[in-house]
Amino acid sequence: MRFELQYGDHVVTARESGTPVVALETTIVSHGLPRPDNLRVAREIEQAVRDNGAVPATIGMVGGRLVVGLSDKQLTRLATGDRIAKLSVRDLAAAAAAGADGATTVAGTSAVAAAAGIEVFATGGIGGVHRGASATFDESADLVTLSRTPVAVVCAGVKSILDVPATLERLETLGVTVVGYRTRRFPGFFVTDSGHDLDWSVSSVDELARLLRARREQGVHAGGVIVANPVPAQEQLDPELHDRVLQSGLSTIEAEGITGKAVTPRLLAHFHSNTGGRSLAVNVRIILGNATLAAQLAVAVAR
Ligand code: PSU
Ligand code: MN
Repeated sequence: MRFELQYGDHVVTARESGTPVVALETTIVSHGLPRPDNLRVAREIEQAVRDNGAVPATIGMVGGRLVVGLSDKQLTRLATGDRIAKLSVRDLAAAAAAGADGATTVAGTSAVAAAAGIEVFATGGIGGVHRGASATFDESADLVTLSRTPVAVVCAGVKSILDVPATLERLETLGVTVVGYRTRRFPGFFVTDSGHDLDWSVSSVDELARLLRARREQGVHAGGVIVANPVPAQEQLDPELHDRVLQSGLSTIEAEGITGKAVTPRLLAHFHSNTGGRSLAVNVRIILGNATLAAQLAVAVAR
């Protein structure tokens, strides 16, 4: 067996015709969203990219092969299978050698996208520094990966299940550019405003494309760019409900003794089951908004 990246037919066709491509991750599908909604949402994300003039390349591992642009059948397998590994960068080779099925995180997806020459990537939220990280050292590999991976990640910031200010400090240390899209505040995923300021903001897709071009032409910064795209205020999760569910979720994690890579999926499941479906609706809204902006950005960059 050989281990080169495998390209979906639609991605090959897009490349031949010069249509811009947007990378999408699969951890959100396999581990981040509740079933059975996850498959429907995964398809809607791809459709949002298409509706805005780009071609989606959903990235994941099927039977040990890293696929850039999963077919619908492969996407279904990762959305419904019950032994889907969660793949950060360090897991990619081990999982391939084992012939595993796996979903790529923001780190895993970014690394594969960059290797495939895809510059724009849409997701919901990225990983970050966990609360209590000064004792546990639990910091997502998303951060260090973005420090060395030339990709623009459109996201709604990080969830407040994490230590948001510590995450922003680490992004600064690691040299990851963070730019707000029509905002001067870092978004808090379910909520529009995390309460933390950003140094840079753009007000249009063209301005964002200019930033990426400057980054490329300067040839100085080899790392990633986080495009922070907040959920519109009128569509955010009620901040009071949000804070309440957050507190109970953090207690649950502690009571169940959950640590490491299982923490994020467990907290997300807690949110979904304790907000009467509202967090899912907001989650979907966020992802579709990010897919839309990413597609528009990919189109603007290609112009
Ligand atoms: N944040 C979310 N939803 C998610 C994730 C993060 O709001 O589904 C996923 C992403 O794939 C991210 C990963 O890259 O969790 C981070 O996991 P960890 O903290 O184990 O690195
Ligand atoms: Mn972790």
